[in-house]
Amino acid sequence: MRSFLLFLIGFVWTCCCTAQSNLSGMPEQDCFGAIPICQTTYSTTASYTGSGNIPNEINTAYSCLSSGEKNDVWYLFRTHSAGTISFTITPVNTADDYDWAVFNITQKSCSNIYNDSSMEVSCNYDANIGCNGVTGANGNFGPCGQTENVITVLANESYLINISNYSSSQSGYTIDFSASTALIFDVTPPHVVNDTLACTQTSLRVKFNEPVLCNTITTSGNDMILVDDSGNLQFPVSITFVGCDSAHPYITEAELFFAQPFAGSNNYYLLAANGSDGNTISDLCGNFVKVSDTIGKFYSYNNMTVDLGSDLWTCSYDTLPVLYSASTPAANYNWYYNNILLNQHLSYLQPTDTGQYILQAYLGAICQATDTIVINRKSTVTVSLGNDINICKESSFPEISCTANSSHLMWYLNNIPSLSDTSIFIPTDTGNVVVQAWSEGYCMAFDTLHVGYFNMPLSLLPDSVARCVNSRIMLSSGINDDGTFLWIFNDDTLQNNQSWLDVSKEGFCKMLFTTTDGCMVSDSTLVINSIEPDAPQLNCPILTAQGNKFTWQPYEGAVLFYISTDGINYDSLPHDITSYIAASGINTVSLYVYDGSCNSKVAVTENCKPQISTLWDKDNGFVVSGMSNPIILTVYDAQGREVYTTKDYRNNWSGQGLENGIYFFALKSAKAVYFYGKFLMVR
Ligand SMILES: [Ca+2]
Ligand SMILES: [Ca+2]
Ligand SMILES: [Ca+2]
Ligand SMILES: [Ca+2]
Repeated sequence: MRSFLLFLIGFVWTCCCTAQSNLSGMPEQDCFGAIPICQTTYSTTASYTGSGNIPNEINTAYSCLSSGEKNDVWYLFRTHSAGTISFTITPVNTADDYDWAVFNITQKSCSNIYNDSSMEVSCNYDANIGCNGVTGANGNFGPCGQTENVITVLANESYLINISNYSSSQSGYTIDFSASTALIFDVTPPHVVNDTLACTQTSLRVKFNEPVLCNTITTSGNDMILVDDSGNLQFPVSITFVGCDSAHPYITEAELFFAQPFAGSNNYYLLAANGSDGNTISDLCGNFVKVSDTIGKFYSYNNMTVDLGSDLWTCSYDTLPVLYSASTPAANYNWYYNNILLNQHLSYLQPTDTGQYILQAYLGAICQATDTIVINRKSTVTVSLGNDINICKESSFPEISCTANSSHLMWYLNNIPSLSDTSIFIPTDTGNVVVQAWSEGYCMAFDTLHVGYFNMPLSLLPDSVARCVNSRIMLSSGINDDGTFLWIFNDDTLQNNQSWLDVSKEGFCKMLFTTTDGCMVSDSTLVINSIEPDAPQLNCPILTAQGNKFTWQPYEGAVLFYISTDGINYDSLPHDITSYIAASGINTVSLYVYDGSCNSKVAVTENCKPQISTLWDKDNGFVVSGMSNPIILTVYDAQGREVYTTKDYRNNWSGQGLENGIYFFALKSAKAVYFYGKFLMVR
């Protein structure tokens, strides 16, 4: 014990052995840093000035120390047994005037002193009037006036003594507790009050039965080990405590932090260990706990809870919410769906259907919690609109009626709310009609119906049609659908049931088509006669060896020519042909031209008086026209010699074997027409 005391005093107050040191701003000048007294007689030669770091810990409003803290120092002692405390302070210098106060700090803290007057259990502020300065709570009431009654105490109480040197010139003193009947120090090491542990916790709050010296506790807390029922060890990873600093040398509470929660065992035992400082923990009087001795015992209880909330009601079209416990514990998880374990072990679950879900959270052997939630399905209401509707464009919109077992209805037309709480709705437009049906506590239902127009064929009749005179045209509606056609031309109704109508005159044509759905398409067109193209210019024929040759002027825009020798039967000729040879004796042809759209008027060769003429043509030879066959031709050269003669000339002589030059001719037709002349033969 002696060595402990030396150690203790050496730590707390390194200047204890230096005589008459004058100390100020020292830890022991504040309640937190009170010097523990672990012996019956305590001596010091130190002198204190001021009141430490916390200057006004004593409230002059109630304490007998009217000066409050004044050149003071604090001492702490614990009662080990019940009885009386009697102490006597004897100054080294008999002239010094010491005053003092005693505070019961059991279950209290330093900060309570100022306001809790009940803590001051004894106090003396008398002057030193010549009795060698002796003062104390010892019941020795004599003439010196610096004494108070002894103090009655219980076991395991803590007391503070504040000693103040009013004289300011102290030389130290001795405090003697030997007259006490209660022991003021003990020989037992500290322990921790047994407590419970929540299984989810990873920190352990310890309350020591007596102050523990800070300088025996390592910062990791490895002076202590936790052991479970199976002997598994857990070292704390850190420790926190209030008050261990230069001003606060001891603690009574601390919190140890561990890496794992206390979920594996019912009981945990806190054992002492040699920490990294080489020792266990000690009380103020140097009583160290033996290595491996139990400091305290903790009973782990199951505090784990999970809460999935209230049962859910859902509609089939709802997305089910993720299930989880609002305050999710750090645990392992099992999920059950309708009592079947799912292969889902996260803290949350996306439910897929209605039914019962159970979340089980567990940790170690102790911690577990479950909660159940049931996802129910609300009843549905039913609503039906029937089939889609098509109408003819000229028809009015029909009534749409709805069959539902709900108490409320809302109609929408093309997403616009239109009517509520009526079973019949008349749309004002085509589109989607939606009815929404609901009752309180039930799921909503919808039905949709589309209102549209029947598909209608399109008439291809143009506004007007040009018609060539004397031609027949076909007016085609372009409608191939099944249905009934009615054609009306110039107010004559023609129920011809065809998609087209032949028209051979000008007029106004109206077409009415009724589809098999009963819808009607009407269209009309105006048939207008085109201007008839002029006839081609037809020349009078000329006689050739092959017959009468008819020629005409080229016709702009001609596509085909049609020619006839009897006015009934026509032959077609290409557009670039401008002549036609008819058999002998045919003196008249009819000719018209087709210009791509219409046939022209008909030109007829008429009144062609035969004008006798001749000419020499280097390609055709000697050509005679205007004379009727047979023609007698005789040709003479410039010397009057006959060079050619024939009794039936057909424009087929080219002067074979003769030189170019002037020649004379004589013509005589069957009708006794004579004609003479000359020509220049040039080739
Ligand atoms: Ca102080
Ligand atoms: Ca005094
Ligand atoms: Ca002790
Ligand atoms: Ca230690």
